[in-house]
Amino acid sequence: DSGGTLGKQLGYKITGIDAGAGVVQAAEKAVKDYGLDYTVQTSSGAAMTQALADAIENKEPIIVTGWSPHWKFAKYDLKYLEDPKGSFGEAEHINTIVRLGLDKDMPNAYKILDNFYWTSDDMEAVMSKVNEGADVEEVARQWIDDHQDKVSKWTEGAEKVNGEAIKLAYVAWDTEIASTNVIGLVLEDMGYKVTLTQVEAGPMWAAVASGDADAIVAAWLPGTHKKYMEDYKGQVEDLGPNLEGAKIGLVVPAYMEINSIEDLIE
Ligand code: PBE
Repeated sequence: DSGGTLGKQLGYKITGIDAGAGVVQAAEKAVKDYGLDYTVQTSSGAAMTQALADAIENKEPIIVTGWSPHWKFAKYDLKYLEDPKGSFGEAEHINTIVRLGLDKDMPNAYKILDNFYWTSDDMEAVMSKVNEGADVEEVARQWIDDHQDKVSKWTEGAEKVNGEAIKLAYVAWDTEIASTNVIGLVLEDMGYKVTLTQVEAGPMWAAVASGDADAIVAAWLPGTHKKYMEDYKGQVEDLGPNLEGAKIGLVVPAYMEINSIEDLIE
């Protein structure tokens, strides 16, 4: 049958990203939920988008663990596979999470982080330029200059400080590279000495829970990072969404004839 032929072409492989990513764990859940013969191969966000680019160039089939917002949807003609069993959950939002006590220790940074809120279009604008090869700090600077109306709302009511050190942790996912650099520069403009530390997903959550990091803007909820959120319940403060309308799932080029994860069942 067609499922079997496709499986062979794909080597029964779903191209994943880093093992700590929620979307990889959800893909592993989908393999179980649908009884698939596939393995989820872990790598990195960058390796996944390279594999996607190579497959599309050769018009070959590929299944990747995908998410939106993401520049790949503007660059390529892609589709999410339908997920009737709901292995990947429903709509997601991205939340800002801070260490306990930040409100008292750094009330101005706390206020800015609490106010930080933008749209998928905003984030995609930054992400796309970075993907085209521009320096992320320059792109973030330009975005801030062009969106003073938004940024001034984030800093509303906050006072400038004098070189206080603040640490933001993030993972090298395209979405989080964009958001962390933008909010990092905004904090810098408000007088903070900002350190951005790139780590894996587990250590990122552990850092904000232990206080090694002051904040993350990379918490995908309610589903993708559910386990991390449960693990650190009471050890972090959730400042709510900085972006709404996010999504995770299995993504394939539009030229592939399958439309649902169920089409992978043999
Ligand atoms: N992502 C992007 C992450 C969250 C941000 C969807 C790849 C994940 O944990 O899966």
